[in-house]
Amino acid sequence: GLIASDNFKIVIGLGRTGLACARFLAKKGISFAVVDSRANPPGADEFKQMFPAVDLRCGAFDSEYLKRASELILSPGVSQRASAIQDAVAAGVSLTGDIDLFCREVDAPIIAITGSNAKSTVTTLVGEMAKAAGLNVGVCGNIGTPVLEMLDQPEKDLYVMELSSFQLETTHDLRAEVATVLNVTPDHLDRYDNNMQGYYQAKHRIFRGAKHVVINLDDALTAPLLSTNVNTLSYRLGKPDFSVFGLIEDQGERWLSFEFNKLLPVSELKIRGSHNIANALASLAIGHAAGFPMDAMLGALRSFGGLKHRCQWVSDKAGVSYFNDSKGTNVGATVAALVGLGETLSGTQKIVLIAGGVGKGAEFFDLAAPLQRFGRGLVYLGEDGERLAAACGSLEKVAALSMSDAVAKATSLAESGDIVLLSPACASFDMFSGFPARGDAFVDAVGSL
Ligand code: UMA
Ligand code: ADP
Repeated sequence: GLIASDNFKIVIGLGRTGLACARFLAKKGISFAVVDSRANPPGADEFKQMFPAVDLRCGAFDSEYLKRASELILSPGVSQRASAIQDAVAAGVSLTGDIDLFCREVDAPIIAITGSNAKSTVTTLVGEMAKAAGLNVGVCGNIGTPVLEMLDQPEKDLYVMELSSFQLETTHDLRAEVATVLNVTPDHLDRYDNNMQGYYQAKHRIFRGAKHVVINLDDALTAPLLSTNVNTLSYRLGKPDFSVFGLIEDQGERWLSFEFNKLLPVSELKIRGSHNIANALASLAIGHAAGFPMDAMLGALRSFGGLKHRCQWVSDKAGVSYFNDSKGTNVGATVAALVGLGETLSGTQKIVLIAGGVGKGAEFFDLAAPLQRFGRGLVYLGEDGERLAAACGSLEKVAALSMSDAVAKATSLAESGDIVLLSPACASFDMFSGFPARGDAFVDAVGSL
């Protein structure tokens, strides 16, 4: 019938998250169905094999059907502004996501990390620090493993969770041991009516019920608005202070430092660029808030070589260095990559940037200043390539049709000593299956030069 049953859930979306939700609900013996707006969602074949008797409805969402649920479990790729979802919520159906389901199940502490950029790098580093501290840690969330997949294994000592604004939108009861927003610059504005406020508010839900918070003093948008009764640690790329991680300069050497103690020379980090120094300081502050021993954290920092597709050195050819920053999927990330690599240049060395793709409604004007300072030229491609190029001020600009075309054109623009950097400031879905495929195409093209 059309009357909402007491405990009937509808999972919305059948990607990795939806499939993990379905497996979780089945294991708990809770009755559920799944809907997906796509004709052929990626998890469909696996789902039909595992749950032949469970209702799966593909195609446009039907609000009358959604209203039969007691609770909707929304995948991060689906906007809760979809009218059928709004109708169901207005009719009294509750709305949640996989993060809430997970939090209801586990007792172990959670370290929760969000931000426009640096999430995966800091999440991985904090995970490495926890391992070095001897903890059995689960690293999960937006970084790639749906949190509910963690329940396939016995409970961990600690979970380090990367959370996107989309996941946070449906999260009500996180109560993290440590929570942080690393930075806030525009991204995903197509999902927030082109309005930074909504994006910011989604990110700040991470602080709800947190015991410790970590603040980036170089970005005012990372400080929680209501911060009574929480322990606060912070960091900045300037001097340290009480409860502040920062940099102390001593005899020409910069040191990662806490309060008035030098901890580690910056030159001992394998990850490069000022954005990565900020990431190292953020990770130390998070780990310290969680109680990790300093020695274990410093050991993990020394050996961390960075993640693939993040300002990753690829090779040197004919005096030109190639860097793959395919994960630079918004303007803030590409600005950080340009400045981080730009600061390592000397003399007449410059950067040739390869950028463009799906802009997600972004404005690209913030690329102009760092390109003015460090750019030799711009090779643009993809759906929003022309719009991006138009915002980049005056420098040599060339259009490309494919990644190999882009690499060839960038190579002919580059002079000896230059860097060719792929950092698209855009998502990749117009030309690739995702940022890894785009980065691999770049690496292949460089390889066959
Ligand atoms: N989709 C539909 N209709 C649906 C359901 C999904 O069209 O009914 C589309 C979405 O618009 C999206 C795609 O399908 O383009 C995938 O969405 P999904 O919710 O099914 O995604 P999952 O496979 O469950 O993967 C999600 C995260 N994806 C997104 O938020 C889009 C993954 O982050 C995450 O690793 C995974 O859960 C496990 O937690 C990826 C991502 O791109 C890496 N995240 C964005 C980012 O980092 O910028 C937020
Ligand atoms: P996320 O998971 O948030 O996308 P990643 O750690 O994967 O973050 O890094 C993505 C990109 O963001 C990197 O390739 C780099 O261009 C940029 N980036 C890394 N650290 C920072 C930072 N601290 N501030 C701004 N941009 C950064």
